[in-house]
Amino acid sequence: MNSDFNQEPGTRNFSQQFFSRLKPHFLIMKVSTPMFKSFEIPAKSCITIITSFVLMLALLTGSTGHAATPRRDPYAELKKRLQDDGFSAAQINSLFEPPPPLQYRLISKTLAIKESRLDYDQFLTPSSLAIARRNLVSFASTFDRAERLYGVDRSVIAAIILVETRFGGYTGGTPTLAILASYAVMNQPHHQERIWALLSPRDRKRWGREAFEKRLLQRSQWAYPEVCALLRLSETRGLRAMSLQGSVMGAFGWPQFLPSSLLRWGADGNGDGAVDLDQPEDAIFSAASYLQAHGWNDSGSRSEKEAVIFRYNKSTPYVRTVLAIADRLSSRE
Ligand SMILES: [Ca+2]
Repeated sequence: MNSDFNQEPGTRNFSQQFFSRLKPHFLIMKVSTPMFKSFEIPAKSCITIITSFVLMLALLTGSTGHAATPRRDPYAELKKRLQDDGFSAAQINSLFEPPPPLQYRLISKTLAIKESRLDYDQFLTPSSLAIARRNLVSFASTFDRAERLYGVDRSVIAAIILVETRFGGYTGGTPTLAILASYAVMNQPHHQERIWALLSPRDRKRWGREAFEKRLLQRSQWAYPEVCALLRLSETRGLRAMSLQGSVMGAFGWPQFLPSSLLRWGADGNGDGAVDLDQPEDAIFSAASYLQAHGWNDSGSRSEKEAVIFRYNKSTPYVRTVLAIADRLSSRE
């Protein structure tokens, strides 16, 4: 590399000549670097360069002005609404101190164009069906009681828990409180802006700003009662909402319930006085209780059964897969 800029007069590079010409009008600072040896640049330029560098650094680290002014609480409006709806400051603080980290990136991912759909056929493989069969044997007495109490065929309960989490094989690693609280604040433009900035140009074009804002508003309206349910569950059932983890849509436990579903249809299958959706017996009872509440009837028609499963997860391929698994499990195929 030719780095020798300081040999003879007339061969100096353009910037050195430029700065030399400015000498009479500017204070000159002498700068030495291994590369440039020693040359002079005007102090004014030097200050501009340093200021620009500091500003760039501040922008990159996102710390501009934060040292001087405290950060605004991103949950201020949400907390106010919760308080207006009757939750005490102590209840709210028990979940929001420290504030759960906003999940901008995860939310932006849920709005991204899906390149591939979930392959539901994976649940119909022999190894997958074997998981369900093993659990039907291990928890046979729980399935017996669930069938008697809720009138729901065990193979349907087992099919749902298999598709949701492979009987607890993977229940999700997203912090439930943080993701639901993040959705809940998506009615506010400055939070929406952060998501918009994370979308790819292709996704922005596909959504269009209006539809994007409408979707976030819907998510916010949907998530608010779920945050309320988390508060109630922490208050009345000692649920440790802060440490709860699950899906990017806020569902958790073996049957992937939302907080409001746990509150309404959660059922204690092992009789320990609490509903814990990571306990197999509670998961089985809760899924059965949900299906019963949404109109399940063992002797109903196929389309009636499909309509009930659809309430569990609004996806037609999901519904068909659950019923196909249930058919295989009950026919011992
Ligand atoms: Ca229990």
